[in-house]
Amino acid sequence: MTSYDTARAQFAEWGIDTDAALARLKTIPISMHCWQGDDVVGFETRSGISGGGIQATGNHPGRARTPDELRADLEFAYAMIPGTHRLNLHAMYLDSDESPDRDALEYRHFAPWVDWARDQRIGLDFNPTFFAHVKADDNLTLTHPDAGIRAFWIEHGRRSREIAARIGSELGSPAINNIWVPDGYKDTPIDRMAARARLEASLDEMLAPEHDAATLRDAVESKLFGIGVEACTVGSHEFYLGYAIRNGTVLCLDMGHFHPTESVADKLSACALSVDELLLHVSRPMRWDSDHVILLNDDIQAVANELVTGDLLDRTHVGLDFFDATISRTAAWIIGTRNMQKALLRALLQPLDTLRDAETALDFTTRFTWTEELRDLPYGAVWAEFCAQADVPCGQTLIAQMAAYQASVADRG
Ligand code: RNT
Ligand code: ZN
Repeated sequence: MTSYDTARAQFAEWGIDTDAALARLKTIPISMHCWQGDDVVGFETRSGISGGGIQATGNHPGRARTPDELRADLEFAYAMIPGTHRLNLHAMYLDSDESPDRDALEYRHFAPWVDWARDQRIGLDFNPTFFAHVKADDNLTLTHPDAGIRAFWIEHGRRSREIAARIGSELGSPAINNIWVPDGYKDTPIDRMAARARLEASLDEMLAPEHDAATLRDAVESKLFGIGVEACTVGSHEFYLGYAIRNGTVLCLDMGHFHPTESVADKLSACALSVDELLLHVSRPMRWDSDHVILLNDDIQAVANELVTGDLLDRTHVGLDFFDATISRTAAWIIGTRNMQKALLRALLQPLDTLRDAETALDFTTRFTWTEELRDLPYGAVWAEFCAQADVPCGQTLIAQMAAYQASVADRG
């Protein structure tokens, strides 16, 4: 008997099928964000301030400085993560000898990424970059009162959609193109309505060209506040929830973009009644939108549980959004992504029929006693089996391999 056989029998006593959970988990793609690999710097030659509160802190050795270094780090990370992978690229991560401005980007500037992704058998997602640019230094892009600046960013957004659509068609898997803008005001604005009307009109123009849903899905991401835009963020949750409903876009919920006591897990079912598809930016805010690496904690587990119990896995794209430069960047990717998968595994290992029946019958005692006693089941043995099936290490072997890789990149200048 292996420890997985023992675990399988124990779960079966509670009416839980571990083999079915493992089979399902294998099919759930996690879109890992490229920007944890280099502290959201990108590969452009020109740039501006980051904006909107995007701030990686720390100076751990080994930051990827080129597309090749980033891809090497990603390949190592993917080799340490079981399951199905995607990569979430930002427009600032072009791979080209040219230095096009943001309103001149074309598919060819990203073609090396697509060749690599095909080779790695991973899907790609995309993001226009509306920050770290001189034309965004005042934290106004699509909302800017100057029509010329708005036009620049609208063009960037349109081109990003074209690039994402081509990526999706090249790889045979729709690219999620997520739109986040930092736009807002440090101090109390006089006319919020005018700002929001400008943002809406710019988005409408940007999203007007139609693309095949088989190649491209547009998502919009709200935010509560950022450093430098404390008084008003134009693209708030209410703004984008309404926008997504009116326009049929995907709604992105970033776990760091709400008041600290709000639960993104709770929002999933509520939003899913009004929008067809959701995108998650799984993150860990600490006191503010600090983008700490995600832990296997209650917040992450609650989100995973909702995806399973609300039957939302088939219309939710799971993306990650954190960046910590105080620790090994590859270790951050690996442990963070594995934590998301561990949470999904636990969610898939619930005896849902029993728990639902208890709740419907108002038998809250059963709901309570079962959920608490279930915590003692051997989830670790099922996770180890998932890793073994994918030929990916666990525990101290994993830690040793991550340490060796980190040592191999530590002398990057
Ligand atoms: C910023 C948003 C956004 C970014 C990335 C880099 O607050 O969360 O998703 O983190 O686009
Ligand atoms: Zn985000």
